[in-house]
Amino acid sequence: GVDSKWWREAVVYQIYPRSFCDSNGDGVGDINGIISKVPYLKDLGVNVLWLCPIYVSPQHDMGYDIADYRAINPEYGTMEDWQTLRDVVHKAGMKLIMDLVVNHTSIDHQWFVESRSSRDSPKRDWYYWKPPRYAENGERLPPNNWRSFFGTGSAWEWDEDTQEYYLRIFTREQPDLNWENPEVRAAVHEIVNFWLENGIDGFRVDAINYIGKKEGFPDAEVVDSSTYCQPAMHLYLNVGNVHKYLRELNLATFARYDAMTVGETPYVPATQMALDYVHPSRNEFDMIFQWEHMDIDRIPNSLLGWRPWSLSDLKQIFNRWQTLMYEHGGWNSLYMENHDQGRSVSRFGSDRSEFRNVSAKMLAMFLSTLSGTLYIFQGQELGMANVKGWDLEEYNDVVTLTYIREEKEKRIRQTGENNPDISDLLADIQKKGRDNGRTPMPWNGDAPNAGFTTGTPWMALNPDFPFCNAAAAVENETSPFHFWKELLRIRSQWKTLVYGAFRLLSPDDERVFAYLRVHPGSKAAMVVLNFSPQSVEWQIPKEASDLANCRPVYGNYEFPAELGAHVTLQPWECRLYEYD
Ligand code: TEU
Ligand code: CA
Repeated sequence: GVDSKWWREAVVYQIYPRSFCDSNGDGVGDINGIISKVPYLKDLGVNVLWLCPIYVSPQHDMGYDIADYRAINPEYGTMEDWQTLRDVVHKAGMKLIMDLVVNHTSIDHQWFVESRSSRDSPKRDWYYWKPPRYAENGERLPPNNWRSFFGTGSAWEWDEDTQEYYLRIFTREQPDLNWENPEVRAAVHEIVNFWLENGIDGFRVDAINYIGKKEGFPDAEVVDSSTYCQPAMHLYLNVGNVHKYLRELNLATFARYDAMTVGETPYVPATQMALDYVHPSRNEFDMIFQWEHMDIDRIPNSLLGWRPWSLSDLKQIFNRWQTLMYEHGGWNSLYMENHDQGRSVSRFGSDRSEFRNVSAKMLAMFLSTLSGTLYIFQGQELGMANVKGWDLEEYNDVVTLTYIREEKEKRIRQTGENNPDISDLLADIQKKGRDNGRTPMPWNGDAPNAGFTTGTPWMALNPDFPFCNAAAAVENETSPFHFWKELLRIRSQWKTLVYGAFRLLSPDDERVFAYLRVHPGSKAAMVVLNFSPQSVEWQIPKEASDLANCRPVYGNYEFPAELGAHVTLQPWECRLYEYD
């Protein structure tokens, strides 16, 4: 196959179409809205657009439940609109990739409708169906004790008509496809080739390390004896024939085109396990989305429970990934936001008004001075923050709602009260709720709904749009938007930043994140980032003290040319130096 690896130097911009731009006033973002913003994206300096799912879907999980893989959801436009977008993107010198969601389908997909229709359906084996198990007291139970990924309930759903359970790791509207069935795999290959034939440049492949399931569906060990369902990720993540099926998929599809692929793979550590997915010799994916930094502030086994994190842990996570891929010839993806996460400025920087832009810029410098393919999520270039000031009732994501419902039920069981106090959940949701990344794009601070729609937006805007919007950011040369733009320009001309080795400095410093980037035949870089709201003195460690000819390149404050023995950093300051 073609092997140009064009995607290594690419900067990908992730679009959440429903919340990007509404062209016809129905309150829902659409393809024509995206087309109208291509010049804005070109100006920012990104090279690839990734669209979250725009296929036909009942939207139980906002398009991650697909009912027809070969048709566009009418809310978003038509196939002709999509073709226009593809051509406009290509004409602008950019590429277009889309989400591929094939661990599961929607319950409305024809395959599942047929599968569910009878135990004798020829499509029965396209999904996982199992008879119930019975407790000693005769109570009907799911076939095993696996907990759903989205909450504490069962991963199995009862079907009254055919008296069996089907497996659904995510919501009950997302039944898992049975990848053991060769007909299923062939059908997936056909879908992928359909889009490749239609000129798409690659895929972000959703929840793809879930496609193998532990043979025999054994029970998970009991860690919580108060309930039947137990955490079972180790029995459906990275197990079974997952690698065999991915290789087969790659060779039947991606490898025949010049496509880029990024697999979304929660809970893959920076070990051989990651290389198994991304090493070029494997023929699986070009890169994966690892999750360790996104989970650094999550209480283990909790859906959205927030816990404090430490900078030294964050450093070790990035050190492990940067080093692993460099030493073994794999490739990283770089991201700090997506549609499943709170905004990075609210989690890793500060969204207090005096620090918000400066910390957004610091985080921008962090991401864009690491090795890998860089991903920017819509609004990240504006320093969009998490929502403040909503009540629990205003959130609408299925994960947020499940978290609220289950925590409430738990407290009812524990206290016996009908209406237990759950107001403390708001703090978790304000940090980690998926809704935070899904509020509509603020295009213009003076227009109703920030110019996202002339109608009623499907989801409320972040009320801070008068201060944080694209028009203001483009106008203001000191905005995060312009900072990103300059960083992308610098990165595009400096191979060290994309390909160089990563050398962590001061690993134990809990406020300053500093590292060197070194690449043969190209200038080296030193990056110094203050991850704190205080000014800090950073003692230059000896590995960096003899840097020849160190020169300032860029930063979010004015800073002196000389290095000296220590560096005094302003709150959230970032500095990029070059040296010979
Ligand atoms: O995400 C997979 C996943 O495991 C994480 O879901 C999850 O959304 C989450 O962060 C829990 O808090 C992908 C998609 O990105 C997500 O939007 C979908 O809901 C999910 O798959 C199911 O398709
Ligand atoms: Ca619309």
